[in-house]
Amino acid sequence: MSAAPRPLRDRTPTPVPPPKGSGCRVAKHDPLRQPPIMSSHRQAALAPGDVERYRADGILVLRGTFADWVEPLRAGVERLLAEPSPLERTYRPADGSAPFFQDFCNWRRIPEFRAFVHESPAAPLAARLMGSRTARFFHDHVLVKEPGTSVPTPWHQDQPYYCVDGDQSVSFWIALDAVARDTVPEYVAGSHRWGKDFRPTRFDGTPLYAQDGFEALPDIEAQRAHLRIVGEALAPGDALAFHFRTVHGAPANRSAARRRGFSTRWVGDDAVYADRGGTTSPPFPDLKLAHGAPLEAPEFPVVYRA
Ligand SMILES: O=C(O)CCC(=O)C(=O)O
Repeated sequence: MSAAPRPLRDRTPTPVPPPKGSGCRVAKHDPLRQPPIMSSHRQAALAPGDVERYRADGILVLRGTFADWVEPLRAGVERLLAEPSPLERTYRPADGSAPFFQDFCNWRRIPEFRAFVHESPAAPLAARLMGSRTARFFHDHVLVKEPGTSVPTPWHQDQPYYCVDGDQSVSFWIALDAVARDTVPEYVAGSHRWGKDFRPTRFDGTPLYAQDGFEALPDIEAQRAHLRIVGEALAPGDALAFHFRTVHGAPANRSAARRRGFSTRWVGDDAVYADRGGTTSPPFPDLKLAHGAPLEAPEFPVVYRA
């Protein structure tokens, strides 16, 4: 069961203008620099065995958990498409098919996203799945595959793209449209326990960092028959909860329907800053943390503490 959203007018403080410059930044005078921390909150229902399944597989399909948030989040996505951030990256395929829009770190300025971070069951749910006393917000990511786009999301792990290390992590990829099996993101169950961090690359295949000690991701498509791939059709409000190290990817959207995904990323008590020796995706240019230091900074507020 999720906490029913209140009308936005009641809960929306004055919108905060985006900080200047690109990158995930917190404006000095943002009234929500350190937002209030929840300690009691209506919990989302989990089925028996869900937490153990999440920890073993690194992927868990949640049915209807965020159904109450679909309309507000769709409104937030429309607001974002009308006014993207400097981090917006839209892939426009050379074959002339529809675009694949992505943007990051907009939760402080898009009221519907901000409300989701603070009022939805995501934070306490993240803490339970991660086995952490706290749920610290890492960032939000909007991924819209317009009908017909030929752009797949290549197989990858998220963790090496990020300036964070640790084992307590979860992303919630929330479907804002019905998504058919052949369009939905897919996950290699158990890959978060392979003990490897694979080289992060851009969509064109070039490495994200000039020098890195990462090994290349194996050819997942070639090994499909030997792996347990999780991918299920989704209804609006369903979510995919997955670990930052779980290998995943998504097909193109050959369907006639939009595929809007809203992802929020969370970390737990063991999160530390990882200096990757290059600009991470997304970038957090104002961070002044030492490699291995606890991930404590205004960019990453603790939203929930048990
Ligand atoms: O939406 C997609 O196509 C991929 C999602 C993804 O890679 C993510 O949320 O980390």
